[in-house]
Amino acid sequence: MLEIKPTELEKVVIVGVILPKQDKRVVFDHLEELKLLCRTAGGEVVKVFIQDLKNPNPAYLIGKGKAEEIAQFVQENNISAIIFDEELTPTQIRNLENLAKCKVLDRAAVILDIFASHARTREAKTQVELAQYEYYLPRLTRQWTHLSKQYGGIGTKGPGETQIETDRRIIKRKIATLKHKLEEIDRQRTTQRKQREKFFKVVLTGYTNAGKSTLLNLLTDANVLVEDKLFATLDSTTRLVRTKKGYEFLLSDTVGFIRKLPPNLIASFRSTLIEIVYADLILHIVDASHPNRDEQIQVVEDTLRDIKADKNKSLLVFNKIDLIEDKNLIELLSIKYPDAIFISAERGININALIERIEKFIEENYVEEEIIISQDEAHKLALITKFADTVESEFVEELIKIKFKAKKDDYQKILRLLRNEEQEEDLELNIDQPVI
Ligand SMILES: Nc1nc2c(ncn2[C@@H]2O[C@H](COP(=O)(O)OP(=O)(O)OP(=O)(O)O)[C@@H](O)[C@H]2O)c(=O)[nH]1
Ligand SMILES: [Mg+2]
Repeated sequence: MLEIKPTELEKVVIVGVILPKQDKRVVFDHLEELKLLCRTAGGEVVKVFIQDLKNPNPAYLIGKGKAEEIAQFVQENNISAIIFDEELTPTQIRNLENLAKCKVLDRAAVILDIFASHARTREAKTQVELAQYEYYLPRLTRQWTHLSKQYGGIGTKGPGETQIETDRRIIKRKIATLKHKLEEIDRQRTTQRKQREKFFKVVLTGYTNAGKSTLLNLLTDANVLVEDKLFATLDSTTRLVRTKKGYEFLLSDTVGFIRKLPPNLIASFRSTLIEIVYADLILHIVDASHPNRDEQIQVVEDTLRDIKADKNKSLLVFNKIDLIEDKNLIELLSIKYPDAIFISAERGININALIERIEKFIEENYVEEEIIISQDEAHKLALITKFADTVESEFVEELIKIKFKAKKDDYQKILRLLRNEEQEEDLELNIDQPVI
């Protein structure tokens, strides 16, 4: 069957197009990011080709002349891949491969490569493998029709098509097995989540390389890998943080986002990303020193909306302020984002202010209540204990005085349960319904 392995990139060229109304500077920034992606994937970018385009060319995306120029460069310089920032149609890939006689990839394929080489745990490996098979499945047709057309004639069409069908079947079976494995992992996560239900959960999200893991390491002793590479983290790590004032919260680090993150990657990373959906507070970490910070914020917000985590409470955290020389920039950012906080995770700048903000969120998220029930309603005490954070009870003659502290959501749940106990099952189900 066809080899489905991350492509080893050596010498590569990258291609970008500037369409009418597109800001040139933004395209250059995207190409800089693609360069970084290629480097992270193990490729050396030898040359960058850029073309101003009035209309995309259906055959090559770029103009034929430009395609021929790239093909010639590829052949003269022993280039192993041409990488486009834009998504290509299967026909465009086939035409370009025929012309240049080398591999033609897009941004999504490079991201998948990086994910494949950075995956460490069984969960991340399974998730990436699933995304890879799903990515390559529709592209099998391309490869084989490509060969049967190239070699054409009697005897090639039949076996070629049979081969496609066989490969497709094998891959579909593999996809089913991987999905099954992930369901199993999902179940374990649900159990784990239930155990963490009562804690205040803070999740670090943000564009890749923003400094999420650096902040986790600073606040805990997690020792998560920090690297100046994209997608250093693919697995979520959770640690308990206890502040000096005695507040406790769980802090989780997760996979970073990027422009054009392949949708099947988001889908297969569902069990990792769902931690964000269940968070009581999302810390959206931004690399303040990055020229493209505004677009990166937008990409993260869009992705959070995609996974249905846009309604959660969140706090914008501008990191790496130690790298900002122009102090007016911080001033400007704080006007544009008045609720944001400015820190340096690496230098430990303004971390106390961040902790105080988290404490404030925790404080606002809890309700303290005192109720009195009669002793023949003692079973209600068990209900409260199940959902409340701290419970103190005192028996006073025929009555029980219960003092408890619970998350606001749980408090509402407790009230509903106290009013109508039959609904406990339903309410519990609601808590764990998958959102993505
Ligand atoms: N100068 C400076 N560098 C920082 C700061 N925070 C993080 N970095 C650096 O930025 C790079 C990325 O940091 P990580 O913590 O790995 O970033 P991440 O958001 O976890 O990245 P991914 O896991 O790849 O999504 C590393 O080289 C860090 O040393 C900071 O406050 N200042
Ligand atoms: Mg990280």
